Amino acid sequence: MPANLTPAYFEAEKRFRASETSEEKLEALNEMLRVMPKHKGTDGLRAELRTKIARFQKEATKQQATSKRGSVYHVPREGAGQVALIGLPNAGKSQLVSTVTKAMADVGDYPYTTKLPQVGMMKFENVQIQLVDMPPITDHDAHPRFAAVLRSANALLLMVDLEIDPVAEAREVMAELEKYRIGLAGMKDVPEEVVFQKKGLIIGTKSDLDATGENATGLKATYGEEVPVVAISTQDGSGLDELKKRVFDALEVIRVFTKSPGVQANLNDPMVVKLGSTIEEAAEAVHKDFRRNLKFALIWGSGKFDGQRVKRDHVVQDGDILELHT
Ligand SMILES: Nc1nc2c(ncn2[C@@H]2O[C@H](COP(=O)(O)OP(=O)(O)OP(=O)(O)O)[C@@H](O)[C@H]2O)c(=O)[nH]1
Ligand SMILES: [Mg+2]
Repeated sequence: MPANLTPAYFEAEKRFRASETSEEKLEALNEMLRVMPKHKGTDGLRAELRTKIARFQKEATKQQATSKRGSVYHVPREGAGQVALIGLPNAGKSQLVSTVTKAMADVGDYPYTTKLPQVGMMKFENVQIQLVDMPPITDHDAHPRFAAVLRSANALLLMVDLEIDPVAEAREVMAELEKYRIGLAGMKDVPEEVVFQKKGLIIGTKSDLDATGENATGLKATYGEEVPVVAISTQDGSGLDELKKRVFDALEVIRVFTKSPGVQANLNDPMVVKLGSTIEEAAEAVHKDFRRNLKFALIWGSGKFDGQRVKRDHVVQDGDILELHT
């Protein structure tokens, strides 16, 4: 029986072959397994994949236990998603992190201020998003794990200074990214070598220094149709709210709330699940046993009416409130 593998499978396989760390290999293998059609013709392949996953899982755990623990280049994911900031020296990456998070990132009016990744949590409405401030991408003494951080991030912010020539700067950053085989999803004319397509945004910084707004307009005209472009200034605060919203959207996650019968949901404490998740996937996110034991769910939000009883495969929407009955 033919396996009928999909383009998504071959994409993931390509990524697997280009991966350098067992962490990346694992990510690709899991994706291959996820997108593989399930029928008799793929039984053997799926079994083989599971064996490989088990092997790389073991290796990844071993590596974490030894070399990477404690390494600043191993950035554990926190919050609704992890977003890495990349750009040329002085683009304003650290300034953004210190403006929108409580972290004190080193800001300097000289290039190569940031030597190591630094994290901060950015609040968007009722969720926290993890920002990873990176050394400049042109830092050629960069740690060998520099690329791994970018590849494992959920999204990238490509930061360019609006003061002089943001389009040229964006081009330069993309060329550097390509050396790591990374590209921004949605961009046209991506070279063959790029196998890691990351969700991303282009952020024009220092809009206060682009008095006529001409450079921001040029940047949007060049890239705006392919990826979101947002102009910001940490000086006067413009664009920061839009940035937070766009970053949240790029993560492709939604917020759902769970409640007990007769009790109001706590709307300050969402559970974050992948966009497109079903009731049973949301239940699993609460606890793995919930999925198995789930009998039915009531939903407020994307149901036809409040408190509607829905099936396990009902797709949940951002803001839904769920009452899970086991
Ligand atoms: N006027 C203005 N200056 C800014 C803005 N954002 C950052 N700057 C200045 O730009 C300079 C560089 O900022 P950083 O945040 O250190 O830049 P970086 O991208 O982290 O630089 P590296 O760590 O070297 O890669 C600092 O002098 C900041 O004060 C802004 O929105 N407006
Ligand atoms: Mg910096």
